[in-house]
Amino acid sequence: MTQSSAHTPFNRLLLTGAAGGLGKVLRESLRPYARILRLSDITEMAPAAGEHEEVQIGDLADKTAVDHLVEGVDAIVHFGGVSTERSFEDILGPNICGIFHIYEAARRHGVKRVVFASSNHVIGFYRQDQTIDASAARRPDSYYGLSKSYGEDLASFYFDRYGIETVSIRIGSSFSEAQNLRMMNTWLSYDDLTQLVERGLFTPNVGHTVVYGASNNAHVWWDNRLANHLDYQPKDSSEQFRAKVQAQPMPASDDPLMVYQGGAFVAAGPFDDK
Ligand code: 15L
Repeated sequence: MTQSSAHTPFNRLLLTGAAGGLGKVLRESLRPYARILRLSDITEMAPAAGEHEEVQIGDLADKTAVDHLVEGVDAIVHFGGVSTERSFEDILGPNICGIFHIYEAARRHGVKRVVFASSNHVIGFYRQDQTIDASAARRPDSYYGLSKSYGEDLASFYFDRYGIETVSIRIGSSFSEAQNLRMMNTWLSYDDLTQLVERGLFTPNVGHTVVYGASNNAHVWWDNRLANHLDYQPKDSSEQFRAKVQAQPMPASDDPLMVYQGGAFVAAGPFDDK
């Protein structure tokens, strides 16, 4: 992914979740878009801050810490929080309070653009024989999916109420490879993820736009026409992994991995009370 020369880099761009799997990818690929990339996570950053980077370790559940994190930045790429299914109590602080703190801090500090790592688990209870677009009613498949759904509602509210614009990317499966048959549909390459974040940062007048994050795979369940204004043009395809994936033992036809768009998340839990 190359940076369009039309884009003046931000002075300071905040990346939350910068020590996570996708955070590490974006830490590298967003470098051209900011004079200083402010990196944040709850865990230590490795490697430590390099040239044109600064690190602020903090807990998204801590409102004051998030306020400091957002102070002085021009835009926010919010990838922080819990990224898999866990108990509601585990998700509440980092994901639900966390995104509220992000938007409140954006409002207080006049930040007008957020790119939010939403997830396919917002619509995970649709079946794999259905094709949906961003206007489909949400069908969260997990507490994690519910937290992302709440994040999308906050994005919509903060645009209508305060004019803060957001692109919510309903990320499919962004890994180096598609790992199973479901991911042949949901796979999002790192380059295509970067393109989506870049489009989310620089496309004017997005209001609150929801876009599905899948690569140019042979089969996808998601229709992105409602996000045409982003001009997202995925370049990669999961077909390169087909032989490897098809050599795996085939799950039963009623396995959630084969039935639901959200795969195994639809059957996670229940979680014991603590
Ligand atoms: C997600 O939202 C998760 O963060 C990731 O770990 C994968 O499970 C992905 O969805 C997926 O659905 O494959």
